[in-house]
Amino acid sequence: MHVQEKSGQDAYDPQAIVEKWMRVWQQRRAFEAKGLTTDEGDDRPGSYVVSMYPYPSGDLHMGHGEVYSISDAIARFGRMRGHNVLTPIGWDSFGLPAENAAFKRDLDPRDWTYANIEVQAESFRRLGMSFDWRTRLHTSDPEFYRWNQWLFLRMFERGLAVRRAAPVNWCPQDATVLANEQVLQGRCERCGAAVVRRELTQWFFRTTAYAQRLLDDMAQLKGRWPDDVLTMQRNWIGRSDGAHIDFRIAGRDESVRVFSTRPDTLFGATFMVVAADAALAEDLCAPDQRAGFEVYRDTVRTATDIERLAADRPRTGVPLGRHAINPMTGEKMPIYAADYVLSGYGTGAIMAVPAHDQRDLDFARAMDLPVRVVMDTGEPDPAETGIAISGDGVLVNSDEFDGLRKDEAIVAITEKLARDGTGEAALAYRLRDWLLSRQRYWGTPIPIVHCPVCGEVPVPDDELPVRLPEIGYKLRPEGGIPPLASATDWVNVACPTCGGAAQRDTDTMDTFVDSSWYYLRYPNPNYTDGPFDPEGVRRWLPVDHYVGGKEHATGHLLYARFITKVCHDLGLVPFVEPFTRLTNQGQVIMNGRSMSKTLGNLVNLQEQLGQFGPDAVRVTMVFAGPPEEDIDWADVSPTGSVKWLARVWRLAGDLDPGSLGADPAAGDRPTRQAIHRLIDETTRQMEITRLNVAIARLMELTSLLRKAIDRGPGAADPAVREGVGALARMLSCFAPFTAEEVWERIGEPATVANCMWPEADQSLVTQDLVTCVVQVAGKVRDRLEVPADIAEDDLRELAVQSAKVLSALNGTDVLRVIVRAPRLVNVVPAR
Ligand code: ANZ
Ligand code: ZN
Repeated sequence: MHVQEKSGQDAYDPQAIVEKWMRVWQQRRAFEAKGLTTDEGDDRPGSYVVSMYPYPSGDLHMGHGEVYSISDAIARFGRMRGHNVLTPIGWDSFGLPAENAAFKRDLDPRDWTYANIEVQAESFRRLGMSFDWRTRLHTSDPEFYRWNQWLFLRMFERGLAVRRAAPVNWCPQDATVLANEQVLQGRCERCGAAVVRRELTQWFFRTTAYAQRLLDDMAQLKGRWPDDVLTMQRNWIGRSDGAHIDFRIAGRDESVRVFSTRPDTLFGATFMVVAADAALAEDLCAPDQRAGFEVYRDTVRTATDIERLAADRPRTGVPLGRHAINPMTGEKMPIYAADYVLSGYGTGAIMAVPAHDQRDLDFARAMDLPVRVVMDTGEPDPAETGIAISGDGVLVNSDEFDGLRKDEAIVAITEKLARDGTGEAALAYRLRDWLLSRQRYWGTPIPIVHCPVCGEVPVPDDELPVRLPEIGYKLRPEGGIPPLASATDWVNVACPTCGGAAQRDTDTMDTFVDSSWYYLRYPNPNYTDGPFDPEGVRRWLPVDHYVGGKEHATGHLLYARFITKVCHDLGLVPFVEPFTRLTNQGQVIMNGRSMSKTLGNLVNLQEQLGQFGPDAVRVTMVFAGPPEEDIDWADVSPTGSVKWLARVWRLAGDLDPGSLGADPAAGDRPTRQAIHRLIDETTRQMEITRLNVAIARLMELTSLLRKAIDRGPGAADPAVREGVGALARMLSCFAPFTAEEVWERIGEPATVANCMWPEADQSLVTQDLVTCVVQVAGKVRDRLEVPADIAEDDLRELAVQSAKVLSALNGTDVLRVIVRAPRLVNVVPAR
């Protein structure tokens, strides 16, 4: 049973209107942008509104309902404001879940994926999303992933795609490596299994080569992207300024380089620590320490970086049986291998300054190593307190540098190192290269052939796409051998260079490669001369408004920025940032928690739609709060939304047909003023994407019109008709089906979706002002300009806050305030 407002013939039925308007919109091609890639003589400004594309894991869920309700409201608003809006839709259709689901059901991931896409497409239509369906793309189509391969090859040519051995995050459950971004608190983001570290040869995109540009270009995004997303990216890139310092190794020719943000503390360095899992540790280890070192190293390898960095972890390590020489003091410092130094950051080696670094101090105390204070801040001796000195002070125990402040000392010591040839100023970034390889089937094959003679040979462009072999899905990944490796017919090929026997690369690409550039292809998804049509890019990009979840802050959104810069450097796009404006939507949760099968608190979108209809569900999602906040479905009321929509619908039925075509200016002036003020406010809220507040204003407008019909000026007044028409137009951003129905009922020609947004008449919006005299104890103290219809309470508030009134009162309490709105206020002080 679905909810209906009243019963009988003349009742608002939110379901009955769906098919009807879906058909009308389709016939009229209501949402097709003009001039996708060719000039159709449209001089409206273009606007490209994109929401992060869906993953076809089944039918649409509540989260999809939320994000697309928001982006569709933004798109429809833009269209009604006279923009030529493009809102595209496509599918992120490669990836692990398809493969896992397909295994479970013994299906080809293709069949599973494409069937789900059809289901979702139909659901989007039934939700009234105003997509331009000509943009439709699927990343698992060879016509799409071919261009992943093409971009990969361009990056390979420029040294931006490289293959190297690296310790990686390995998910034993999914039998694949994971990017850092996909490891949450030491666990696989997808399946929750504990992630282990493994040394594997893998493909990487060199995001680190763009670290500084990724930071610098954030200046373009400030104020247009949410601040917290920018902060997350800045921290993720994590630039540190410091120095590289070289330490000679006693009894050896080479030296070891460390990265330090505190070269000013060099005189306090009393030992050195090398990441236990770094090749350097292995290399430095003296023969008599090897046995102990290897045992220790193997335990370290099982821990994740996050565990290793935890402040409350006991400090462990082993001596490597060698010494480094402090370039300032000439002292011999023992070298240790430990887990708290990470192999992937800086140089993987540090100078330990226990007096001024807490982790070093903990380690020194555990190993009984010397602690020397080199910065005097007045804090007590760390060797006794166990608390490192972290404040700023002046240098001590540092020879010629004694007495310098921290900043001065950093400069002076770095300069001295540079003069001596033992160091230099340096930067470190937390950002790592993007680990691209996945040992799974359902993804883009890497277009490289491994030849025993020629090495890594790119597949020639004219042989792209390297298609996925059809049989691959039956081959489960076992023991870390990728499924593609077992497709021998596919793997064994002639080397493109020498013609000898060679083998295809058997990894597939991370699906974040697809999503890093898909928005560039939408304007012409069938383009065959390159990854995207330059004319389409010229017309629509960069994306004017991008909508999606904050969980992508340091993954997808960073990758997309990186690939855009690469495309810029390849001469493919003229801009360096892909998304001019970003809106994050919150999650739909239930009873305070994320929805999940195990918690049993899943809300099914289709059931909600069946019960309340698409409009009420959409309104509920947008009205629940600001877009970026989570919505607790237990706290919202789709029934309330149905009621409101039914009220709007009834307004239309109650209008006097005789007023059709009447001049609104002939309508009741106070009613018009109130209507236009609400139009004005709604418009302003829409402009700043406060969609929930905009809906609240539309609800006010509904009540106002109800009163106007019931209590005057009545159903025949042209102002009332004007108000209902404006309401229908504005409503079409949130409840498109009902809005069309209302528009039709009041006798207007279809479709409201293609109408202009109502314009607030500023002469009606501006309030008539009058002068209000404010007295204190009967003496005139101030004159205020106030709206003629100001409410008594508002006027009282204004008066008692007036600076002149406050100074006249001079601290005396107020006994009474007599308000005669709008002309007079008398403040009576207490005696
Ligand atoms: C000496 C020193 C003295 C340091 C002192 C800090 C304080 P951020 O700011 O996060 O960049 N470090 C360097 N490489 C490391 C690695 N691979 N794993 C763990 N720690 C590492 O941190 C830079 C500081 O962290 C560096 O500066 C180094 O310790 C340590 F009073 O050098 B410092
Ligand atoms: Zn060859």
